[in-house]
This record gives sequence, structure tokens and C-alpha cells, in this order.
Amino acid sequence: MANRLWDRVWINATVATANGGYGIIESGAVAAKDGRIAWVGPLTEIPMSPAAGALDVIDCRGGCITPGLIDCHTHVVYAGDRVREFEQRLKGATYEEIAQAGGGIRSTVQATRAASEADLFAASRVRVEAMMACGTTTIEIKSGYGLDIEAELKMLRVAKRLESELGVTVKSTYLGAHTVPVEFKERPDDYVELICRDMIPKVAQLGLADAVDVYCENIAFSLAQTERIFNAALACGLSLKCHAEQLSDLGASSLAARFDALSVDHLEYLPARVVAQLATGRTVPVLLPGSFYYLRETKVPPVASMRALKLPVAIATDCNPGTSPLLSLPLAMNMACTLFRMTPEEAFLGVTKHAAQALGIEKERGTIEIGKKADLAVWRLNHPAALAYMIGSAPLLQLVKEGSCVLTK
Ligand code: DI6
Ligand code: FE
Repeated sequence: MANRLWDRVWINATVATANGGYGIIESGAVAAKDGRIAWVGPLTEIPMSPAAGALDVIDCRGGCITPGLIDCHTHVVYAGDRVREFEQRLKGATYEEIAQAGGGIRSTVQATRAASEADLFAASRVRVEAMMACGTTTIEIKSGYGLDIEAELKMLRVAKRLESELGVTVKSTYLGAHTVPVEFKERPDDYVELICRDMIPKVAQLGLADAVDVYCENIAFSLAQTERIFNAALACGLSLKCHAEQLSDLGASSLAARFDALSVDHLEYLPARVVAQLATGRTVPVLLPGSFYYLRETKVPPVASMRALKLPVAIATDCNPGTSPLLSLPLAMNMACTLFRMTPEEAFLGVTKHAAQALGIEKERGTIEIGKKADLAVWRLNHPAALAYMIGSAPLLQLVKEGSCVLTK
């Protein structure tokens, strides 16, 4: 077989490159070779006819091609569910009250510790497949429902296996500091010591995580504890992320920015002066409208200040069993628009280019540019704004991972 210029070419599409806003190319084409984007532009300018350049030519029938979506904050690996807690909350209990009574995160910890690795994988796989059916090609996955070495490593191994078996890119994050486990209830600092002295070095040595996250909140870890954990993570060469300013302003975002963290996530209580601080560094603000919606929060993150300072705001599902059982990034985009007053274009960049930045993978993914990995989503839509416009529907035609079609409808 003759060696072709490309492996595969997509034609007859509106291409939204996410490069400089939507980055729309009308009547566009994208060509992939060896897993990377080899050409993108208007079909009239393609250097060789698609049929001569590649054996496989895909007619997108006027649909839209976007970068594969990137979900940069999830807790998708867990066992059990929290359906009863949802009912309790509807009868008036608050999330904090349930957490303080030993429910909440701790109940998922119990279920996750008890689950076999195979069962944990099977339960998580169903969710990741549903995410992919909504256009997701890269997922960040946090541990944090194990909280002892064995169960945390089990979660992180499951995250790796999801990557190898489902063909989705996974960036994994160690979140031992999600909550204080029951066995350390009276001595949280001893648990922080265990995280810093034993768990982070172990996770790093096994190569099971790319980053370390801390849930810095009144119901979780203090600012001083967060700083200790950040230092331990840096000492092991891991990147930093932080659950910050979700329910109160503890100063976590400011600390994370000083530590050059990849991202600060949630931010409902972020004060405007810290938005200015973020503008001076590389730390990406990540907004999670699913948990805002599910907890019926009323305080909105400072989106207007972020916009004024041109921050690269990312959006993610925060998929977790307690506060955001959400799998669809297009639905998260819609929520970012309706609840946070972001524009559809900001929402689009939030799940592509800016989400890649929040994971430190912007050189490889997040936009459709020559040389980047060919991760694409082909939609039965004529403009990417429609992704944010729809409520809970994602008319995906094809999902492409590093040049290969992993899902076709
Ligand atoms: N992200 C989290 O990690 C926590 N809240 C959030 O938005 C809680 C997750 C849980 O309740 O299981
Ligand atoms: Fe979270």
C-alpha cells in the first residue's frame, strides 16, 4: 500500500479550532497523520485532494468539528451512590450537616474501600463511557475516596486502567486531603503527616499521579495544612491543584497562586483582589457549575472580574456522587451560561483550550492546530454555540482520539 500523506481526513464541516475564540473555519477540513493534526483549513485550500491524500475520508455533512472536550476536574472513580443523601437534602439537611454527621464524602469512602478493584473499575467505566458519548476525550480523575494508602492506590490504578481500556486520556490527581478519615477524626494533623510523609512519596514513586489536590475548606483542611501538603507535593515533583473558596473564603486561591498551582477550582467565594493576583500568574480558575446547581448555591463566582482581566477560565463537571453527579460537559457549558452568565464562546473555551491549560497539557491538546494530538469531536450541529444552547443533549456524530475514531453514531 502506498504511503499516503494522511491517515484520515474530515471534510464538509464547520471547524471550531478554539484558537483565538471559537476559531471558526467555514467549509473546513482536518487531516490527521500518526495521531496528530497534519492539516486544518478551508477545503478549497487543502494541498491535495482528500481522496488522494488519505484512504479514509469522513464526510461530516455540514456538522461541526471541535477539539475533543477536556473535563479538567472529576471524581469519577467511586463506588456506591448518594441517592439517600439527595433525599435528605431535599428534606432540609444541608451538605455540611450531612458531612459533619459522618455522611457525605465519608459514606463514599466506606463504599470505595469495600469495593474490589474490578468492581470499582466496572462502576467507573460506565460513567466514563457516558462522558465520552458527550464528547469528552481527556479526563482528570482525582483519588480521595480511599484515604488510606491501599484504597487510594486502588483508585489511581483504576484511573490508569480507564485510560488504557477506553482510549480516553487520563490525568490523575492524588486527593488524599479530601476529608479526614474516621480513624483520624480526633487528630487531623496526624493524617496530614501521613499524607506528606508516606502517601505523596509513594504515589509519586509509583508514577500514579500527575498532581496533588487539597480540599481547603472549613469542613475539610485548613490553609496551614494545605500549605504543608503543597510543599510535600512539590518536593516529589508533582503539580498542584486546589479546591478553593467553594463554601467560604479561606485564602486558598491566593496560597495556590503563590505556589504556582495549575488550577484553583470552584471559587464562588473568591474576592476580586485575588482575581487580580491570578491574572499575574499561570494558575487557571476552574468553575464547576454542576455543584453550584446541585447545592442550590446562590453566591456566583466573580466571572465579570475574570473576564475583565482576560483570565483563561475553565469549566468542568466536578463529577462526584455527592455534589455533582454530572457526566456531560455540554450540560456544564449550559449551566456556566445560565447560572454564571458566561457566554457560549467562553464556555466553549472553558472545556477546550482553557481546560487543557488547567491540566498543563496545552502544548498537546485543547485546540485544533497542526502538530497537536488529533483529539476531535464531530457534532450534528452547525455551530459550537449550540453545545451550550442545548440542555442535556449532545448530538455527537463521532469521537476521535489521536486520529482514530473511538465512537461513531
Ligand atoms: N468537590 C468535592 O470534592 C467535594 N465537593 C466538590 O465540589 C465533595 C465531593 C463529595 O461530596 O463526595
Ligand atoms: Fe471536586
